[in-house]
Amino acid sequence: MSGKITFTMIKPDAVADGHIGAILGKISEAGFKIKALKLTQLTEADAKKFYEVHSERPFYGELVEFMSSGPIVAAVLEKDNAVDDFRTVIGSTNPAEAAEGTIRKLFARSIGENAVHGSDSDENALIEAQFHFSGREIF
Ligand code: YYY
Ligand code: MG
Repeated sequence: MSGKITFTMIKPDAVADGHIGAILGKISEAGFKIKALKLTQLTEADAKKFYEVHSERPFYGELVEFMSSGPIVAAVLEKDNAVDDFRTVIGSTNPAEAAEGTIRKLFARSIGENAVHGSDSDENALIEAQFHFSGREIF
């Protein structure tokens, strides 16, 4: 059965471009409930660890540098079928290929600076939520 929790970050590009409110609005309109939320910044070590699965990919260095370059918003979201439904709401990794109305289509700058993160599995949603939040910060 699909889970009820996913994890997201509003990435440094979208925070810098002033899209926090609009993106939280889209998330809320799509039926997700906010279980945890904060403005924070990843250290380079945090970003390396969070994206460790991509460490052999050619874009890893740029990804780590970008994700630690400025403040982000981290959030835990709840909805039935949360992981898959949220990936539909954010759209394809490359905003040029993202469907109309998706968060990446509306707000991303490029494939590397693509406005939002969304977990890719129930297992990773839990790992990522716990990476960013302590138990008492998740409601
Ligand atoms: O899950 P998602 O964020 O849609 O894509 P991933 O394949 O997990 O890649 C993580 C992250 O890496 C992506 O959001 C932007 C960056 N990236 C990139 O800069 N260039 C690529 N060709 C693929 C991914
Ligand atoms: Mg991914």
